Amino acid sequence: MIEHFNPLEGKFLQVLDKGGHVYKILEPKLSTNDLKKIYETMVLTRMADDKALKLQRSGRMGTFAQVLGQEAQVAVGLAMKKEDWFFPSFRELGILLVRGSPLEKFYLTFMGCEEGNRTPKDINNFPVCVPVGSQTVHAVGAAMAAKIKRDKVVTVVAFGDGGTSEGDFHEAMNFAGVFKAPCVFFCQNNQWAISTPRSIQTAAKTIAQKAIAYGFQGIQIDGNDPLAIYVATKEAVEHARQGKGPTLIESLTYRIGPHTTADDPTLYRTEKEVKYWQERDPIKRFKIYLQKKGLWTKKYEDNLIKKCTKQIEDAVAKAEKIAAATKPEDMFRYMYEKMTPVLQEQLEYLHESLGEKEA
Ligand SMILES: Cc1ncc(C[n+]2csc(CCOP(=O)(O)OP(=O)(O)O)c2C)c(N)n1
Ligand SMILES: [Mg+2]
Repeated sequence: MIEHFNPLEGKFLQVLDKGGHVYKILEPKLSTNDLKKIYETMVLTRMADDKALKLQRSGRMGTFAQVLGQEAQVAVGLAMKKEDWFFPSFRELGILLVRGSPLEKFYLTFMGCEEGNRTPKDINNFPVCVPVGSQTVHAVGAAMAAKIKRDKVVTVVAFGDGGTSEGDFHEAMNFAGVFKAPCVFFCQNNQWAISTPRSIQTAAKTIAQKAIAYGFQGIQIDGNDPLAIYVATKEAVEHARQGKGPTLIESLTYRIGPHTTADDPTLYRTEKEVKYWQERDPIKRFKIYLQKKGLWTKKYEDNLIKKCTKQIEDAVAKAEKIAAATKPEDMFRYMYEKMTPVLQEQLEYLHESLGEKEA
């Protein structure tokens, strides 16, 4: 299917349009459970995201990057196997949740606690990665390791449109193409990298077409359509698993909120643009789709909201308890197995300054 959507010919994959109508010929055969899992995780992501914003605004969390508008990403997780590895940037709460990462870990990360970076052993998700684009190299490295070990494992890496301007991205793409690394590059093109618009990020017409220069397939898809994300990622992941090489998916979406809680987007973009994308909301269209299948009712929604509220409250309570017991020294402790002399020196400096403060 991906081969029929050549980005150089201006092809773009959409399965579910903004009004919730499905293109039958492209519709994936997902079980009721999986369809509900997509919807429920999108709703949980939006609510958990909103809670994080409130925690930040009331001084209970540090700078935070909202997912708002990009929740269709959860379908990436559905298209992967449990044993596959996921490498996020910092705007992938939905994919992390659907793949089983506990919500409190995500909250802890943005509360500045190293504990947030410790993923449970049986969950193959890497921690949140803030240095833009650097996770692409980690994902290709892990994919190469799997290939050498003959593990039928695929890695999926998420990054933004801004990430595609980093050297790391190009090194990762080149290496993956040459060595047919079993890796899927999932670019969340949300149109902005802080205040830099997509139009001045690259002179290329699409991001997807960059794959062609590196010798593998690329596809541009509707990133607010969970079904398009599922179809493209599923095919890309299986393509990689069969040893046929990587895929670049450009998922066209929009960041409805600010870049982070430290940003004011009204300074560089119009309300009209935001409204255009709000009309293409992923949750709204998926709800209509489920309703038509007889899977969405008011009672189902009410129960879901109740369940999510409880899950979020529990996660906040757990995170705040761990955060209260966290020591600033932790930031030096987990970088290397054995602390380097430079970190040791910095730790001693920290102790000294804490001592001075206490005195
Ligand atoms: C290597 C590096 N350079 C700069 C930054 C500061 N920074 C944080 S996010 C960001 C923009 C990222 O934009 P994009 O990749 O499109 O992701 P989005 O935030 O839109 O999800 C920048 C420049 C950083 N974190 N890392
Ligand atoms: Mg972006």
